[in-house]
Amino acid sequence: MNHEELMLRAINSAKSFKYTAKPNPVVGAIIINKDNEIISEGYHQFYGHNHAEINAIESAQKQLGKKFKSFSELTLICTLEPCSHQGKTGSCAEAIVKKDIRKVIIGAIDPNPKVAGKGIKILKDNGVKVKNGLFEDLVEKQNSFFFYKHKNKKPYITVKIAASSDGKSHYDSNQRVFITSESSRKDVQKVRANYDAILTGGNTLRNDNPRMTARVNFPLNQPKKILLTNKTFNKESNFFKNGSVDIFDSNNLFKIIDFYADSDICSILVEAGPKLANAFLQTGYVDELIIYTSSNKLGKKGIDWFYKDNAIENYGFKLESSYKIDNDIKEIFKKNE
Ligand code: AOF
Ligand code: ZN
Repeated sequence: MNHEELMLRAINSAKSFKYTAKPNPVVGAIIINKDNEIISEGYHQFYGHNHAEINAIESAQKQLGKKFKSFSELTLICTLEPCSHQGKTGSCAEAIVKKDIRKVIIGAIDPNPKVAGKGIKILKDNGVKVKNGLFEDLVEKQNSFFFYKHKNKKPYITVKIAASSDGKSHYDSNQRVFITSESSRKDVQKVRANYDAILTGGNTLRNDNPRMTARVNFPLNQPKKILLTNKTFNKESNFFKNGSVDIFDSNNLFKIIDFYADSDICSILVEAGPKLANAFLQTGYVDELIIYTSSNKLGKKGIDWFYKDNAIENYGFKLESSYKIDNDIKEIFKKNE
C-alpha cells in the first residue's frame, strides 16, 4: 500500500470508534517500515484511554527485534496531528520523539488550541521529518463536531422537537403525551448517540421524568446531561440515574454556551419544551433544528411550539432534508448562512 492508501485505511478504521471516543475525535495511526509494510496499527478507541499513536507504538514494540531493528527505520502515519499536551495519557509527539521515529505523515492539524501546531513543532524541533495535510478534508469531515467547536469556539447546537400535525408540543395540563410513533422515538435514540451532551429544562424534567440517555444497541460513551432550572426538582428523577449531570440555575444561555466552549464537549442536543427551545433559537447560536411531526392533532388544548413571530423561517433556517418515518415526518433544518 502507498501512503495515500494507508492514510485512507487509518481514516476508515478509526470510524469504528466514533461513539466510544467522543467527545474526543476519532484518530488512527499506522506504523510502517521502509517498504511500506504495516508493522502495527493503533486507534483511539475510548474516551480517556490511550491515543492512537500510543496504541500503535505499544503494539510495534512487540515486533521490535522481529520485524524491525530500530524505531528509526519506521514511519508513522496518523490521521490527526500528534498531541503536544500531557492530557489524560501523555503527549503523543513526545512519545514519538522518545522512540526515535524519524518520519511522520499527518492527515490534519489538531484544531484544539492546546495542540494546534505545537505537536508538529515538537516533532520538527527534534529532527523528525513531517508531512502534513494528506486527506485533511476527510479527517475534518469525520470529526465534524470537533473541528466545528474549535473553529467557532462554541459547541455545535441542535434543537430537537416533536410536534403534532397542528404544531403543538403537549397539552396545557402538562400531562405527558407521546406525539410521534415508536419508530421516530427509536430514531431519536440514534440522534442522541451522536451528541456529546443532552440539555433539558426543569419543566421537561418535572413533567416527563425523562432518562435522556441514548438507548442504542452498540457501545457508546453516553452523552453528558445538562439541566437548566431555577426551580426545585426531584433528585430521584430518572435523569440523574445514569451518567454525569451539569446543573445551571441561570437562564443566561450565552453564559452556558460559553462554559462549554472551554470544555471538551463539542456538540449539544437540546431536548426541551417550547419555552427553552425558543430561547435557544433566539440566541442565534443554534446550528440545526430537527423536527419530528406526527400525523395526529393535539387541538385547542395543545401548546404551540412556535408562535407567529418566532416561526422557524424567522429564525433563518432552511430545510436540508426530510424523511418519512412510519406516519411521521422527520425534517432537518440547518442555519441558512
Ligand atoms: C492524539 N491522538 O488519538 C487523539 C488526540 O483528554 P485527552 O488527553 O485524551 O486529549 C484529548 C485531546 O487530544 C483532543 O481534544 C484532541 O485535541 C487530541 N486527540 N490526539 O495525538 C489521538 N484522540
Ligand atoms: Zn495524543
